[in-house]
Amino acid sequence: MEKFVNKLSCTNNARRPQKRIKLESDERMKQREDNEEDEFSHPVPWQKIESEGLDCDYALLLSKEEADHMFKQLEEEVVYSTGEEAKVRVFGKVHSIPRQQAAYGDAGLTYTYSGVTRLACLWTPTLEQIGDVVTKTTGQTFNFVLVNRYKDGQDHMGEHRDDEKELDPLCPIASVSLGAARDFIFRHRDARGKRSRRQMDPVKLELAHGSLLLMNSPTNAFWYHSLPVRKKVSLPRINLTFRRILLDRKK
Ligand SMILES: O=C(O)CCC(=O)C(=O)O
Repeated sequence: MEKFVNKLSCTNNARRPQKRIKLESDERMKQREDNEEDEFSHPVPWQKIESEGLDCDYALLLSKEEADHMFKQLEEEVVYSTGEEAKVRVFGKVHSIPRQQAAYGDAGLTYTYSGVTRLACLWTPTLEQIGDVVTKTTGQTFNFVLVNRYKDGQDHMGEHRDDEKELDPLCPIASVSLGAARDFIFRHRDARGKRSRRQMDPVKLELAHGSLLLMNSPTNAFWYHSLPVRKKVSLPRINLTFRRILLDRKK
């Protein structure tokens, strides 16, 4: 697919909160880490979701109170892309995306998907905190998070695979959902469209407030996923997909 590289900028400098890890004594830092750990309860047991070439794990990561708090914090901290930055290129055509989007992560990191390259803004405190919980829960580390905000059930995401070569195939994509519960649908690549080669049922989930879905390898090689329109949903939702980008794949 043709690459469409916007002039790279991070648009949220004005409102970006300062990272808190600064000039702290080891003891202060340890205390702060202990407190942060105390803020979270333990996730409920994992549920395995499997089909041919599909391997996912699902759990409730946060209690309702924790998830409410995180949602509120993210509403204050995250600054979403606007203008050209809020567009993608599909089959050579530029489209506005039917939701809001923002990219955060380690300093200087870029990620290219849907024909656009995004420069990560530096982690906000809450994104960093949720990322730490996901790391503690999964043992995986992440250097990038894509934030998608759906104002209501009209906002959606079309079928796609997160199969970019610069993503570490050994690291799952960790998807944290906050706010309105939404349907999430996997469809096998051979069972899409009217002229599909095979008859395979889609795999449908409901992603709950405070949930974590791990899309493990090789899911994204074989299965497309989407978040369809749901007209009855009137409340907003924020989704965070934590990813590990391979630095040695960068040109
Ligand atoms: O909002 C969601 O759950 C879908 C997110 C997604 O598919 C993505 O970030 O690639």
